[in-house]
Amino acid sequence: MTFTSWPPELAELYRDRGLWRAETFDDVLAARAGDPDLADRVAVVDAERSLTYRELDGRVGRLAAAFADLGIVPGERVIVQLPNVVAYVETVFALFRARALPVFGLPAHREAELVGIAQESEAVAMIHPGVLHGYDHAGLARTVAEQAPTLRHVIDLDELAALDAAPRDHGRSDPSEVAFLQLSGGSTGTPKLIPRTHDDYLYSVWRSNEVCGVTADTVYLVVLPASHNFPMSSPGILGAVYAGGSTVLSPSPTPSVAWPLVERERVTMVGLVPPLARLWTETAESGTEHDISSLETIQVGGARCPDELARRIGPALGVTLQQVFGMAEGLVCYTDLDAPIEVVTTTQGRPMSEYDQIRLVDEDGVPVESGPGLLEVQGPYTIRGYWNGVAATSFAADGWYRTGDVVELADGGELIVRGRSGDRINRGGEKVSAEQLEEHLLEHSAVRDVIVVAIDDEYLGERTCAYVIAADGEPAPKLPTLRAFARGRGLAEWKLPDSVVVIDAFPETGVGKVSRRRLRETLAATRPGANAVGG
Ligand code: OOB
Repeated sequence: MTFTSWPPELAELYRDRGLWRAETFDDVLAARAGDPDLADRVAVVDAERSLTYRELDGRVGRLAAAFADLGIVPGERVIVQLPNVVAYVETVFALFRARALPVFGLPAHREAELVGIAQESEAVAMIHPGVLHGYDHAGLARTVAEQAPTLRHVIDLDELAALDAAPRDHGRSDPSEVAFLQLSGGSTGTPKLIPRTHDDYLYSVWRSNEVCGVTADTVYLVVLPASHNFPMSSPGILGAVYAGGSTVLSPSPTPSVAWPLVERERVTMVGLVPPLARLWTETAESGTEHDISSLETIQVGGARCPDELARRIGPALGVTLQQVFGMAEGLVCYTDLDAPIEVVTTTQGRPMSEYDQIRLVDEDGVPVESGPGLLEVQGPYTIRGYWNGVAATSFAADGWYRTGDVVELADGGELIVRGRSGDRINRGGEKVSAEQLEEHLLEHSAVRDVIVVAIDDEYLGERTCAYVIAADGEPAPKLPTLRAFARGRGLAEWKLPDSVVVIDAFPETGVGKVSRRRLRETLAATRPGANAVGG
C-alpha cells in the first residue's frame, strides 16, 4: 500500500488552522445518528426505500459486522460498483465502519476497467448490482475474479441485503490515513487510483457545505453516478450527511424519472453535467406538469458549461446556478451563490479554500504571468501522488498536481476553463483516454494505425473520432465494427468511438519522430465539422 502524504509542514498548517479536524467518516455518521435533533430525520431515500439517520446507522453497524465475518479486515480494499440506491450509501458507510477501503467503481465499468482496478487496488471483494438494465453483472464479476487473484468475494445486491450480523466495535480509523480510493477520469493503460484521507476529504466536504449553503434542511438529489466525486462530495451525498440533511438517489437523470422524485421529496439541490443541464432546461422551457419549485440550486460541472446554456438555466428552472470545476484528485472551484450573473454564466468559479494554491505554467513548466496556462495546484485536499505512485509525471517536482487543464484567470480571481492539454477527451463529463482507446483499436486486424481525437459536439461538448489507416488488403473498418470490437474488449460504453474517418496517411507533423500527441493536435486542428464526420 503506498500513498504519498503531504509535506509535514503543510499537514501541520492544515491541522493548526482547523481544516483537518481529525474526524473519520464513521465518526460523522455516528454523531448524526446520535444527535437527538437529527436521528429521526431522513438521511437517504430512493424510489423504494427511506432510512432515517438512526436507521442508517443501525444497518451500517450490522453490515459492517457481516463484512468482518466474511474476513474483510481493516485496510483491505473493496470495489463498490452499485447504482444509485440506498444500499450504495449503506455499503460505503459500512465499509468505513469496518475500516475497509471502498474503491469507487461505476455501474458502466466493464471488464477492461474492472480488471485493471481490481489488480491495481488488490481488492478482496467486489459488490455489484446483479442484473442492471438487462446486463449480467454477476457474469462480469466472475470474469473479473478469474483475472484478479486477490478477489475472494463477489456480492450482488440481493446477497448484500441478506448480510446481517450483530454489531460490534471495529476500532477507529486514523483520520490521517487513506479512507477510500477514487478513480481518475482520464486513465491511461494503468488505472490511476486516487487515495483520499478522512482528514483531507472531510475538509473538502464541510468547506463545500459552507460555500454551497448546505444545512440540515438541504435535500440533495443524486442523478449522476453516485461514485463520481461531484455527487459524492461537492457537496453531494457526503455534504448532506455532514450537515444532517437528506440525500435522494435517482436511478436515472432524465426529467421523466428525476422530476417526480424532486416533487415527492421536495428536493432543493442537484448537480448536473452540461448535457443534462441542457436537457433539464429545454424540458422546463417547453413546460412540465411536475412541481419542481422546491429546487433552489442547480450545480453544473464535470465539463465546460457553454455560456449560452448557463444564461438559460436559472430563468428556465427558477434556480440559482452554481458552476463547479473540480477533479477527483482534489481542487474544486465554485461560483459564489450570490455572485453577479455575469460571473456565474462565464466563469467556473474560485478555489473553495483560501489554502488552495494555484499557478499557471507553460508546456515546459515555466510560470506564465497571465493566462491562458496549464493549471497546477497544491492544497489541503489535493493529493500528492496516485496509489502505488503510478503516473508520477502528473505531479511537478515540488509535489503540485498538474491538472492538464488550460485555464485563464478572470478579474475577480475566478477560473475560466479554456481546454486541456494531453489526450483526455471530455465526453459530457465522462472522460475518455485517447491513448487507451487507440491501444484497443490497434488490436483490430483491419486497423494499421489509429489516432483518436475529440471533435466538437453540440450536446456532449466533445465526442470521440477515430482516424484510421486501414491495414493492407483489409476492407476499411466501419464504425459499428469498431464499436462492437471495443465493446468486446471490455470497454465501458461511453469509451467506444463515436465516429470513424478512414484516411490514407496521417498529416506530417514536422517532427522527425512521429509523435502521437502532435498527430492528435494536428488532426484536432483540422477536424471537420461534427456533421461532416459520419460513421
Ligand atoms: C470532475 O472530476 P473528474 O475527476 O471526473 O474530472 C476532472 C476534469 C478536470 O480536470 C477538467 O478537465 C474537467 O474534468 N472539468 C471541467 C469542469 N469540471 C471538471 N472542465 C470544464 N469546466 C468544468 N466546470 O469532473 C468533478 C469533480 C468534482 C466536482 C465537479 C467535477
